[in-house]
Amino acid sequence: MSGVMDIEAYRRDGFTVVEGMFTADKCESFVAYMMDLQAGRRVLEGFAARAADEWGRTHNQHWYDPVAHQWLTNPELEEPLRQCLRDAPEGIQTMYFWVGSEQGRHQDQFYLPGCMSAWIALQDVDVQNGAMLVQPGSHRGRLLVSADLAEGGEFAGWDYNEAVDAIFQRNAVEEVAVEVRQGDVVFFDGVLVHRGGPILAPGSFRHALANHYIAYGLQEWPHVRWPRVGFDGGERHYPVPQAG
Ligand SMILES: O=C(O)CCC(=O)C(=O)O
Repeated sequence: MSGVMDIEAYRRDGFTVVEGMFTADKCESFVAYMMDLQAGRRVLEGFAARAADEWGRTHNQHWYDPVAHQWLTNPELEEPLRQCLRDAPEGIQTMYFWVGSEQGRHQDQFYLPGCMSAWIALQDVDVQNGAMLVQPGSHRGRLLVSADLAEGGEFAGWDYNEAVDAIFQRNAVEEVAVEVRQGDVVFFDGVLVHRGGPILAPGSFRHALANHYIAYGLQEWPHVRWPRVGFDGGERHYPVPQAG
């Protein structure tokens, strides 16, 4: 049976894991589908053919793939997301990872203002295959924005990830590895400082889908050409894109 959302932990730590939201069968079927796409055994319009050793993440696969779209709007996710956002959630981004990202420290709201994540483990994930590392409570701290890196900003001329490293040091809280089981979902705040941990077992898979959401009421949304996908199946563009 699926676990329950610990909303207090989410508010306090900036993340929480809901265990067993998806069955092994459902996860395995998505993994097999993605392995087929990667290997070219299945062809999908919009999914570019890949070299045998190309495992880079997909970006916004739900724009052209009904399977990824369904995973973005899995009904099980709606209520936990609504609790976190205190509003109806709208899906705005998907990223599929076959392997760990080893991505540097960052905050998702730098790229996607107002967002939060539902990160779905499609297999067991631990420090061997590149678990995410998160800094608990950092969502209550400073969000680095582009103005900080621009002329006159506190981190003018800095590399983005190095600037987030500096915020991480200032927060002075140790990061933790989020080790989860297949079918678990990590809900996390878009200001949380996190990164893709090192892959200690080279060549290992780490199948995961990172879904990003914003609140229906969010008005200051810069990616106006990206559909805001509701759990009722509807899509909208808001603010309305200007012609040209
Ligand atoms: O899955 C990972 O390794 C990193 C994911 C991540 O950073 C994100 O979803 O923002």
